[in-house]
Amino acid sequence: MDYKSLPVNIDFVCKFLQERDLFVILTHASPDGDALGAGFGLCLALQKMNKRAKVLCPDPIPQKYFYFTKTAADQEFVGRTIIAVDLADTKLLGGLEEEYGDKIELCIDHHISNTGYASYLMLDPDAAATCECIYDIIKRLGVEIDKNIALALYTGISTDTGCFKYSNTTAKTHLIAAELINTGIDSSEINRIMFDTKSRQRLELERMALEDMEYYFGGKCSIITVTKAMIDKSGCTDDELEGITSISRAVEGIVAGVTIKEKLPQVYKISIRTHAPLDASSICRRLGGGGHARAAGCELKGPLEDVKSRILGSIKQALEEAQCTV
Ligand SMILES: [Mn+2]
Repeated sequence: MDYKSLPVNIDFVCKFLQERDLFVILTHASPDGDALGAGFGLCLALQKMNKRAKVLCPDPIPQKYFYFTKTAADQEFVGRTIIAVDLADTKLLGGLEEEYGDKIELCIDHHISNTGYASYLMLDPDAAATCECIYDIIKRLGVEIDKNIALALYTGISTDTGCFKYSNTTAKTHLIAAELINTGIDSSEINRIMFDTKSRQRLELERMALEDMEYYFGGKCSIITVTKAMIDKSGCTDDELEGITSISRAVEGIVAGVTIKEKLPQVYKISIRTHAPLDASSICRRLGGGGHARAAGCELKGPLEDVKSRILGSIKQALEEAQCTV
């Protein structure tokens, strides 16, 4: 699809939200904390403005997010205003793409790789999370940020920054988090659920993946492969796989950590995490995907060995461009 978005600012977005009603807020498939936090944070704020709003997600919402997703009122209505949050590309809409892909009026996002599918796009690539943008919007709308909204937004900001650790974390990130904590939410409990809790199945999967971890380019790149067989053997559910991508980058000396996950036979979801100066987004763009400077992804088809060599080819080019070669 061609880039068609008109870039808009926060004033435009606030006016748009005030004038419209019957909101359908779309998030990406396999939703993460930021997608759901932004979707439900915005939905709760719109409901407080006496608008009708609902979040539509292509996949079931993982139970661990219920503490804020269940706080929104379930409203039955026919949607009129279609919004997308944290959605870089309509391809990520999964089963909702056909119905909504070309009907999205407003997109609020922080992915530099946003493909410009919406009529209006509020894009802030410097925001650590889309939830930071939603926070600014709700403040500007003059809607009080209550505990439920704070739970949603805090979750998104914390998860997209790896618990305030990643390089996307700014002073503003911490200031917003502080304001959200001031509403009385239990931030340590949220972070315990998001970061310090793993099922035994997940640990078993990690053990298997670590066993076959591979290193390339003199230890600058690592690859972890999670096959369908490993997932089945461990008993891990899809949402228990979240965050597995952070393992590959944690090894000393690594500048590019790759996680290859088998979705279907010969269909692989690739996640790439980098350290400066490597640009994960450009590595993935060459492979037909996109994302952020330090975290990006793509989907590749074919035999596993071919998939690996294509990834390694793109990483090699990035290492050469960044003069990071061995
Ligand atoms: Mn995000």
